[in-house]
Amino acid sequence: MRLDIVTIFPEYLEPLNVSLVGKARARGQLDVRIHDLRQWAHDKHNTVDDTPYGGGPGMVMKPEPWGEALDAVLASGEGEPVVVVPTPSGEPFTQQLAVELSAKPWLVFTPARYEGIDRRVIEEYGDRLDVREVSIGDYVLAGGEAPVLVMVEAVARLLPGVLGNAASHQDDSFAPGAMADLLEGPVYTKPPEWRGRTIPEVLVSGHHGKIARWRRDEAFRRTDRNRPDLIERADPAAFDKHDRAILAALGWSPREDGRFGRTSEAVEE
Ligand code: 6GU
Repeated sequence: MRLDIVTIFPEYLEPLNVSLVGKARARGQLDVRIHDLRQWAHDKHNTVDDTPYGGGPGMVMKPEPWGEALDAVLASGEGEPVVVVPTPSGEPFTQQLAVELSAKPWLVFTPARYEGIDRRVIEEYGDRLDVREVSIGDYVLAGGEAPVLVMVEAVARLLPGVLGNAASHQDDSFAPGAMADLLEGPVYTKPPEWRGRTIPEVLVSGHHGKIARWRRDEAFRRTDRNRPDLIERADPAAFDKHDRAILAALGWSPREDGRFGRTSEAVEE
């Protein structure tokens, strides 16, 4: 996969040389090219921003440097990339979107600073290319570079051969499929006792069926506590008899439409 990132802070993207993404680059699985937007700003101060039409606080990124930058990046490759525009007003970045993007051969990211990029740039490239405005969550950051680090890591770990163990993202929280709609439960490793704290007996029982069931129960408890919205929107067809018993013990019951709603306090065990 090829990734191009156009930014006024190339050094902000140094973490892409480290760990999983760094290794994928070193192995040639990821071709990451970082471009300094100021290369395409031609005045004495390499200006990339200006005051907003209509007034108001902050500055807006000028269209000309972005247009030249994107034209140069587009001309440097084969075919058409998906252009990902990080912005707090975009669609939510989800595991589903990460999976979708991981299937594309070429992504171009346009992290902005200030109040964002002149709208005409998004329109211009949106007329010709798949342009996705994407937000990583409900909070406001100073620029799109940190979101690019987040999105690149989420996408890169899905590429074939990038994670050591292909099975390790099958039961990711939010992965479509088996444990979909549940958060992952706790994990343990050696030693068997640490500061007087032991591990759940079932994990050393060697009983794979019981272990799987215990993990699923823990996933329900954690989802109930941290993300009850995931249980509310889950497809109840995914819940077996034991799931329903755990949900009932946590105070959930099926509503008219079959989906679950919280109806009472959890019963203590
Ligand atoms: Cl993509 N950009 C900025 N500046 N803030 C954000 C964001 C993106 N996603 C959430 N907050």
